[in-house]
Amino acid sequence: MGFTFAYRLMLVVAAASLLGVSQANKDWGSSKSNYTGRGWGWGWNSTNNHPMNETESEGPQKIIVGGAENWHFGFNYSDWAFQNAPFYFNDTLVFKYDPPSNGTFPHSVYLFPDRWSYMNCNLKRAKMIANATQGGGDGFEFVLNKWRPFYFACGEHDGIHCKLGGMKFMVAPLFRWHY
Ligand SMILES: *[C@@H]1O[C@H](CO)[C@@H](O)[C@H](O)[C@H]1NC(C)=O
Ligand SMILES: *[C@@H]1O[C@H](CO)[C@@H](O)[C@H](O)[C@H]1NC(C)=O
Ligand SMILES: *[C@@H]1O[C@H](CO)[C@@H](O)[C@H](O)[C@H]1NC(C)=O
Ligand SMILES: *[C@@H]1O[C@H](CO)[C@@H](O)[C@H](O)[C@H]1NC(C)=O
Ligand SMILES: *[C@@H]1O[C@H](CO)[C@@H](O)[C@H](O)[C@H]1NC(C)=O
Ligand SMILES: *[C@@H]1O[C@H](CO)[C@@H](O)[C@H](O)[C@H]1NC(C)=O
Ligand SMILES: *[C@@H]1O[C@H](CO)[C@@H](O)[C@H](O)[C@H]1NC(C)=O
Ligand SMILES: [Cu+2]
Repeated sequence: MGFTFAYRLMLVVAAASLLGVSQANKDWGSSKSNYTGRGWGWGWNSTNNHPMNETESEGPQKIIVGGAENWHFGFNYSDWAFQNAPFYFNDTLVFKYDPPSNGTFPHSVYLFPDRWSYMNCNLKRAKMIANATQGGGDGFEFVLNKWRPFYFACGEHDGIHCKLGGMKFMVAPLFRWHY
């Protein structure tokens, strides 16, 4: 069952990147002569046929986990990750959450070592990468700088936030060949 789910997630990620390509195709069709190469991955300026400056093409991005929702209980972050895929090597994920106070749940960020722990929200071997206070202010930043899947979750309440609160998602960074 765990396998099936992860497999579906992979398909979903693959589908999302295909979607990205067809989107780029559409853009290309609608403004041929002004097309800058953004989205295709080649980084060529089609007007003068020169490679675009690095600053003009897409470099690593900073992505706020959950977007305007930030990092909280009761939001489907797997779905968010699906909607916002793909993520690229060296992209930064920003986790923003309120520090503990009256009336708010504390949160945190954990990294699971494997898919099984992730599927089961088993925190035993998970590593805390941000505690309850580190999501305040500009948030906690995590760079996707390894060629492996990253399994994130909130570690609060013995895995309840992970299990029932939707606070878990997987990201497998892709190679960004847009430079
Ligand atoms: C290209 O951009 C110029 C200036 O923004 C605009 O006037 C022109 O219509 C555009 N051409 C196409 C084919 O979109
Ligand atoms: C592409 O080249 C043209 C002509 O040199 C230039 O005006 C335009 O700003 C360039 N576009 C980008 C995105 O670099
Ligand atoms: C490309 O980068 C160089 C060096 O940073 C800069 O001088 C030049 O103006 C840039 N070109 C464009 C089109 O922005
Ligand atoms: C969250 O979204 C994923 C992907 O869209 C979906 O498969 C899953 O069933 C959702 N989980 C919940 C608890 O709604
Ligand atoms: C990722 O970032 C590091 C540090 O800035 C840099 O040395 C490395 O070349 C980057 N790797 C890729 C694939 O962009
Ligand atoms: C929470 O509220 C109680 C009672 O109002 C107060 O004594 C306590 O200091 C508050 N704690 C925090 C972290 O604000
Ligand atoms: C959380 O981590 C920060 C930075 O490492 C540290 O300063 C702070 O004391 C920690 N807070 C708790 C509640 O452990
Ligand atoms: Cu939480």
